[in-house]
Amino acid sequence: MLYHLLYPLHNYFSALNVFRYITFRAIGATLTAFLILLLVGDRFIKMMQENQIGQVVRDDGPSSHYSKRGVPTMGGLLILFAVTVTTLLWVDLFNSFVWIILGVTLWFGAIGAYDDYRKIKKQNSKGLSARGKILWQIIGASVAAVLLYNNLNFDGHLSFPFLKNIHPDLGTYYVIFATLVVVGASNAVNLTDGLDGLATGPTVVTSSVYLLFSYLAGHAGMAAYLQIPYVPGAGEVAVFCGALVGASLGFLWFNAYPAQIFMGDVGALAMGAALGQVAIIIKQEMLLVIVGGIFVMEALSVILQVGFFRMSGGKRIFLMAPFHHHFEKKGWTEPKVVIRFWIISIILGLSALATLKLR
Ligand code: 57M
Repeated sequence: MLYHLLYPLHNYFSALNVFRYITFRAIGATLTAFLILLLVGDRFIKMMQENQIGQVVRDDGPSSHYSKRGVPTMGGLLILFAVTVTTLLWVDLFNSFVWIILGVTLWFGAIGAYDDYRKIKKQNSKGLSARGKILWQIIGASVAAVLLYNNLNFDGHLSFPFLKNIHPDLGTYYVIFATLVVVGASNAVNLTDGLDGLATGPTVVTSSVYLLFSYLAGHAGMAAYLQIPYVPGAGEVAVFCGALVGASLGFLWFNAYPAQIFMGDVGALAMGAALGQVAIIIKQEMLLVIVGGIFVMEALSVILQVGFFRMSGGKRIFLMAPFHHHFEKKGWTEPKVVIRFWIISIILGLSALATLKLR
């Protein structure tokens, strides 16, 4: 909105020319979303406490988590508010990619919100059925994939970090692939969100890296120089990523140990879906395995643990899955696990950046 309102006035005030630049608007979006969280955060937490929107904690988890009972949850509502308002303020509203990302983010947020609401209302840790949740997720992600493929002439080529000359074409199967990426990313972030700041930190890293990649993907010259897919219009996605970075950093302010609020499924499902959808649109899906390596590792730990548990009739690979509980059970304190996971996430983020020059 600011772009549409202020940029046309650059003929009268030349300083307003700056609104043309994606870099300026991405930074503006980061700061705006961060400030919204800081300004509204305390009031929101108080409101959730007054309305008794508190976390229901499972009885089968590590005992250190019992004290978390009643911590306000559904902080994702605040993240979604900040991301939506900020994106609408700073982005070029004629860009279809941004609307698709925003639509998917809010859809997954709505599924999460309904799930959180049911858990709180029934006062147990079981919300929507797993099948119901996945079904609604598949519907949202596949509608976005079909829209991209049919209406926006998105092609089905994949790109791989390090292998810059290999671009297999999935054709119409790309729709299934794109759906899997978004649903997978959403659930992986959701599984990771089990310790204070554990999902929020890597979300900051992943969205920062994707901010840069979006900018590059939307810039014909840079994309050609770096041999990454050029996606006309993808530059605006950097502004959305800026909003995500700012909102996540602002949320981390309150979610850092000891957390004053959890994001809930409304936040975790939405942020994961947002990252997956961004990866699809800028054609850096495979990079998500590196930059979002923490989320991938957490999801894999659950798949391996559950698979092995079933096949072996009750034996476990990890002391408990997802992976972060394994270290808690080994006696690491919560901040130790979280900060070490952040360190790995930052290293993975830097490795993802290195793929730009390595081929
Ligand atoms: C949700 N939710 C947290 C909070 C957050 C298949 C199975 C492995 C699924 C998995 C599962 O349900 N995972 C998804 C994880 C919960 O947090 C809420 O949920 C939102 C995210 N969806 O925003 O609202 C708890 O996590 C803690 N928390 C924090 N700080 C935060 O900032 O401390 C969350 C955010 C909160 C709080 O305690 O209550 C959760 O973990 O429930 N299931 C599991 O993760 C369970 N694993 C398990 O059963 N493993 C088995 C195998 C065989 C399947 C095993 O290894 O033996 C564990 N969940 C918990 N404890 N809580 C078991 C231990």
